[in-house]
Amino acid sequence: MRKPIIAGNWKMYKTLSEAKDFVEQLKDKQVDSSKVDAVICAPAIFLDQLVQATNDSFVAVGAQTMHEEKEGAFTGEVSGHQLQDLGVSYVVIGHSERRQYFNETDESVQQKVKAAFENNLTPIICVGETLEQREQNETVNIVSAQVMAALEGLSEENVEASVIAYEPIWAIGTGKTATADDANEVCQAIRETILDGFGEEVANSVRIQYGGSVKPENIEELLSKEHIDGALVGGASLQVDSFVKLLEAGQ
Ligand code: G2H
Repeated sequence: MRKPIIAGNWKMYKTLSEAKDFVEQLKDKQVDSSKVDAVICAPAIFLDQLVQATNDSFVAVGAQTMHEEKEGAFTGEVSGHQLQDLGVSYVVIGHSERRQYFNETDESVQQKVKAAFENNLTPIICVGETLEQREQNETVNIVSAQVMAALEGLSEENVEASVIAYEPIWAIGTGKTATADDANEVCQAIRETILDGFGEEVANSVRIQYGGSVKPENIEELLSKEHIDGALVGGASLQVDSFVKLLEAGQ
C-alpha cells in the first residue's frame, strides 16, 4: 500500500505572518501522519521559520524549486545544500510554471533531481502536457519522456523515494480538472514507464500525485483511483480549512 501524500504548493502567495498563522492553526488539527503525508511547499523566504514552527508536528516543509549546484555565483538562487541545512524535507522540481517562465528543461530537471537526492531532499517531480499536446494524443509520449529524463541515472532506491506529480498544464489554476479517470490513466502510464525502466518493485512503490485545480470537492474521487497516490495543490492549499479537508480525504 502506498501512503498518500498531499502537498500544498503556495506558489508566490502569503506574507510571513500569514504563513506562520497558517501553520500554527494547522498544527492543532487532528491529522494521522501514519496514514497521510502532509507537506507545505512555501516560498524560500519562509522556509527557515516554517521548519522551526513545524518541528515535532505532522507537517513537513518543502521548497518550490532549487538550484542544482551546491554554491556559486548564481544571483537569486537557492541550492539543495542550503535547503538541507535549513531542515527542509521536500522540493518541487520542474513545475510547469518553472518550465514556462524560468526556462527549466528536462535536462535541468534531471540535474536538480540528482542534486536533491545528494542533499537528502525528496523531489516532487512535475510533469504534464499542454492542451495542444493532449489534443494531438501526445500526452503519454510527452509525460513518459519527461519522467524518464527526470529519473535518468538515479538508483532504484532513489526512484522509489521520488514523488511524481502529474499536472496537465491546461488544468493548472484554470478551474478545469482532468476527470479522475483521465488522470488515473496518465498516472498508470507513468507507472508503466517506471516499470519498464526500473522494474516492478520500484514502480509499485513510487508515489504519483495528480495536480491541477484539486479541491475538497474533487479530491476523494481522484484518490479513489488506483494509480493516484496524492495531490499537489495550489489554490486550495492556501486556506487552512480547505487544506485540512484535503488531508482528511487522504487519511
Ligand atoms: C498546479 C497546482 C499546484 P492549482 O500548479 O501545483 O495549482 O491547484 O491552483 O491548479
